Amino acid sequence: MNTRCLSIFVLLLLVSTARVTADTPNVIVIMADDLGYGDVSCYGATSLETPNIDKLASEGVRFTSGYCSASTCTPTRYSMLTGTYAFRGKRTGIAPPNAPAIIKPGTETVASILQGAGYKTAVIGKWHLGLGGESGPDWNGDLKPGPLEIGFDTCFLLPTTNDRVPQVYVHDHHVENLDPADPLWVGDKKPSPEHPTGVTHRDSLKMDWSHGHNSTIHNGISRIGFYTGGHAARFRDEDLADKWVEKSVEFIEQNKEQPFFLFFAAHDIHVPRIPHERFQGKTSLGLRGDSIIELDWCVGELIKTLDRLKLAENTLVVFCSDNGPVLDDGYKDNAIENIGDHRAAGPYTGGKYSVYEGGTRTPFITRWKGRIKPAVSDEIVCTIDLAASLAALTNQPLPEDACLDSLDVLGALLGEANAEGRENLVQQDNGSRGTYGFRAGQWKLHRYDKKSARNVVVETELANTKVPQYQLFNLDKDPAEQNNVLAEHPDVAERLKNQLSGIIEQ
Ligand code: NG6
Ligand code: CA
Repeated sequence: MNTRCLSIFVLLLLVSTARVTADTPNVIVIMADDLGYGDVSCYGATSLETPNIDKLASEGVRFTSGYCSASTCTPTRYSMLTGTYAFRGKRTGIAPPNAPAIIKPGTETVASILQGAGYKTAVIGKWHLGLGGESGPDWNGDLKPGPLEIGFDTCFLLPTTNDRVPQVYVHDHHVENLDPADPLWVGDKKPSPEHPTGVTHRDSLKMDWSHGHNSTIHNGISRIGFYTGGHAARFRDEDLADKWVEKSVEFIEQNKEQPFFLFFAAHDIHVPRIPHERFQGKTSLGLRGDSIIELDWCVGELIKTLDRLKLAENTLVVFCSDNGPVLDDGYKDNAIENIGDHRAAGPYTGGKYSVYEGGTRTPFITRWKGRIKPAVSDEIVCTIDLAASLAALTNQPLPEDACLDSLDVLGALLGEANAEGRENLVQQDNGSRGTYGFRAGQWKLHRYDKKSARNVVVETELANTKVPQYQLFNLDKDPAEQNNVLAEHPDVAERLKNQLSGIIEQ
């Protein structure tokens, strides 16, 4: 073999058996659902304890200005994966049960970038980004396109969100354990007059609904949307977290010899909050708090697995949330009654659905043992930056037309001295155009217009109740965004308005 052949052979060998190196650590993104800034003890909660998340924070960087890019699930997940603000995409608001795949095949994503770098990639948990072509998911056939068409090698999913039908797992392109003799039907209309619902059979429910969520009943809980069939495939809500952990541990074990990317998309603490029986009653906050404890347990299990397989020193773990907190999000689970002095959004105003800080400023932690020095960072970082930052980490080029809003803030994510985060960030509510928050340094601009949906069901402070309007807040002096200082700082407001328009009209 001549030298040229030999080097090609060695190169091929290297590519085919990619090893974890300093440039290619494993990456686990743990995304909680509806977890607020103040919901975990390392961010100030005192009504419960989250030892595993706290440990992650004490061994890594705990961000005080860590954000998701929207205050609902689908747009945040869309932006996290694509590195592009959801308002640039179509149908990026909260996805209904029969939504088609929102991220089109061929779109560059965090998963495809890391796949390109030789990683094995998986998403395990809540998807909520649609499945299937234009006519939506073919529940009894091939469920594609989906995650496997945008860079994931494998997936094990809850297709939408657990308050929406159906309660089945999707493994790669199929519903797991589906009996062809009992086909699954999913729709938005009652399939027959006698079909039991949360309205007709309200007395039989184990958890009553408070708004919406009164269609098909499964496991004593009525949901958004209707379905029939697929009985052998249906899961128990109580077992979701265990399943995510089981499948994740399996994936990590299978790929321990080579770089992997795991997107662990927890369902906790979204409604219906039905943690496993062993967590029920464990906090004074009721099921909402018990779900936080379950989430913390999941984090502990993932970390234990890394330790057991000696992977902690070559795995970057990112912990974040998909939007801020909400108490009553459609079920009577006593979250409001049990809240006591717990402040789910910490010092911030608003929460889920809101462009106040509480909507998107959420727990955000990075840990890479041996590489990241434990610290608390005030740099602005966002889930939308994972794409460009992980591309930088793994030396992957980003095509010019991809990941448009993702910034390489790797240095800040790794807690490097003097490394800077974002200068500014657009905060969105639910995929609608018109209402935005805009954080730039100490300043925060609100912009809302009358076309924006107004959610008066869960809370009142959504920043979109007057039209059309801008407000300006100084977060250093007024983190709760209570004093509009626009009149005192017209120059700042003008600068921010222009910057925001420049970004959203691009
Ligand atoms: C809302 C639901 C809410 C929740 C949310 C999505 C009603 C009245 N409210 O439409 O319960 O499901 O959508 O949450 O149906 S998210 O975290 O996935 O964005
Ligand atoms: Ca959510």
